Amino acid sequence: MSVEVEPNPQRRGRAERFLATLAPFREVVFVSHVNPDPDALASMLGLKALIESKQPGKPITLTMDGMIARAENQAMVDLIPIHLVPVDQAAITPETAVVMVDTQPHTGRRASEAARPQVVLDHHETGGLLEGVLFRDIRPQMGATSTIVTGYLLESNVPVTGRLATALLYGIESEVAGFPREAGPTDDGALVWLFPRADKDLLAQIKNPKLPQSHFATVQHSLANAFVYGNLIVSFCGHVTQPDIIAEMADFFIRFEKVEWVVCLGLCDGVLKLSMRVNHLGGHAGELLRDVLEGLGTAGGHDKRAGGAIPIPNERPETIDPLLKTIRQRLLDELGIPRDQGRRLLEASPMLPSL
Ligand SMILES: [Mn+2]
Repeated sequence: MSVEVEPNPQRRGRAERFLATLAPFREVVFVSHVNPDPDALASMLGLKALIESKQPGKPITLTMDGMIARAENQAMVDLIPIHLVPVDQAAITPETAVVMVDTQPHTGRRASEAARPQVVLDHHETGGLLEGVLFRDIRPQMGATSTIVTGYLLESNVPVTGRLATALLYGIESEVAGFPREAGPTDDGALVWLFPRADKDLLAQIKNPKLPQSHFATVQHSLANAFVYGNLIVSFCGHVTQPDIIAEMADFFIRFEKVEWVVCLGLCDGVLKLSMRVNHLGGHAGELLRDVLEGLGTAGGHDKRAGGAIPIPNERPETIDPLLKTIRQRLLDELGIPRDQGRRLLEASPMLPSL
């Protein structure tokens, strides 16, 4: 005698529950955070493959909030390739399921909250407003949202192409870069599974894009305006043409052997943007930056890495200078560093007439 066992909804896999949530909707629109990073892009791409395999024929749109900032990210979009629609051009109707990846509603990481999601997948500690969300998979112990998505593809036996494996591998790798790594065994398991499937030449091409002159100009400006206070570097990157370079400079300065903390600041599109790094675990960078920016702007992030933004009315020195001073003083107070310890990282280098 065979016994029919009713499937227990609690015991269904996450991918299955994700798909069941989308089933009644006619189409799917993916949204993510402003200036999407490789983790956000790869997560959307991976979930698209899952839906195409299990709910074929359903229209799927991948959107972009803000811009593709880093040259590596642009290379990824061009070479994988990934077709993106500006988020404000995506039509959202009652028949649309909005799937949000790598961020949560109302965390200050999106230009607009107009698109309210039915589904949220994220690995950030920055909690958002999840009212009305039908399915959520939020796991801050994961190094990347792409790790969660790789798990869904495995669970559902969806074929992963070389290009998708490349995207997911880079999505995870770029999130868990640096030492010590903010990654767990699940992230490493996903990397091990993806590596033989990824196109290594394509990956190398994405990781080594050509850079515009503005990149080198920002490096020069940041080096010239880097100040060391005890075990902290604060650098003002000036006006930048793409906002991710502020985080790139923070990754650059954190390798200075005399410091454990970095804060880089830069101006872009009416916003003073900040990027913080700490080179040990337990730094609670996200919380610290939130305290520093209290009443000024928004901030959030991970243990070792955080970002923040302050809207500014203009870029005039009388607006910017007092703001920079306030932030610096609050930072020094939070980190218990005396205010009178500052010195330049570098003295100005002599300029040769020509070479
Ligand atoms: Mn992420």
